[in-house]
Amino acid sequence: MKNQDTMQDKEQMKSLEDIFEAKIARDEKIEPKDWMPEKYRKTHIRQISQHAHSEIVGMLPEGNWISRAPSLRRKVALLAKVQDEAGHGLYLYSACETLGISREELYDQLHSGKAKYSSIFNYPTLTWADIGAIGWLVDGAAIINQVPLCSTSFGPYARAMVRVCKEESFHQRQGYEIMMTLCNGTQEQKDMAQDALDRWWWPALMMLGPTDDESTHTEQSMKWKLKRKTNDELRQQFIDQTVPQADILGLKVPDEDLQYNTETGHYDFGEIDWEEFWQVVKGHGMCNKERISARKNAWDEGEWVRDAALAYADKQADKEVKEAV
Ligand code: BYC
Repeated sequence: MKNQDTMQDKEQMKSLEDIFEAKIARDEKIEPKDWMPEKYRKTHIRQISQHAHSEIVGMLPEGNWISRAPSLRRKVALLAKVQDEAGHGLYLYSACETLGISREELYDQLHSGKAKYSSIFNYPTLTWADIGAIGWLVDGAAIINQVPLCSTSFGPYARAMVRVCKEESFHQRQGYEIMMTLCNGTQEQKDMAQDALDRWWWPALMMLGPTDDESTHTEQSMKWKLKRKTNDELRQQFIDQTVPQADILGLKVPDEDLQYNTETGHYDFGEIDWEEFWQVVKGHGMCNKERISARKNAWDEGEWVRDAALAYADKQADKEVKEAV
């Protein structure tokens, strides 16, 4: 009898797996209430939450410049960009929650250092040109990474990415326009733009993840259509798109080995310092400690706001019950 049950369980599991695989093959979305393999669920929680954390931590290096933006127009645009990032974090946390993990757990993973967030946000923003470079390069890399995610297989993630990408496109232009203005300004301004490019170029290339042969998750994530392009494909696309933009600005990409290859139709580029990347990912970057402590402080200092919101919601619910009686 027991053997028969186990056989039935196995058959049932096999048919669930078959339905799941067939949906992926047909490019249909997997929705939160659909059956999914546990590993699919976990790897999505990992990637979506890392993405959400990156948006929220990503607000910090830029938020630092809101009060110092050089004009009202620049201030309004930067403020809007940073607000968008908060919004992206919220859609992504919500998408992640549909996989059965709570917002508190997700925050706890960030604050305890268990969850990763993008390496790029552990670099400091030293001058106003860094805000231009972040918009141009970091948001530029983000668009290249995230447009394919609009057709990722998990429905809530794919739908969140549509709006995120539209907003990232504004962010990229905001950054490029800052760079353009600096490059058309005084020599000192142009030098500032070049210095920002020198410091952000290599971290922006690293941001797209380790090379495909070092990437732990790419192979499986491509099979599940969570990732639609590999890290190396995204990096090459980013370089091919960005180098001509640097040329228009009259800036020099800080890579002596960078050269257009007429045979492949792509730019060949120099060696990336992967040791630096892993050091930053492991928590030893310039700003890792500062970023986590800023997020923890925001959480602790926001406790009274959360308590007040809950108390207000309880009061409203009581009122509704009384009115209904
Ligand atoms: N930083 O197997 P791999 C934004 C980790 S937000 C830190 O290739 P995967 C923006 C990786 O997690 C930008 N860690 O991983 C916001 C894994 O470790 P675990 C964020 C990294 O997931 C505000 C290990 O290395 N974008 O644009 O297949 C203002 C092996 O890697 C990084 C997203 O999150 C990194 N850079 O591929 C402005 C997009 N790269 O987890 C802009 C969604 C890798 O096994 N995410 N690691 O401990 C993705 O597309 C993929 O997760 C990645 C990495 C391409 C980033």
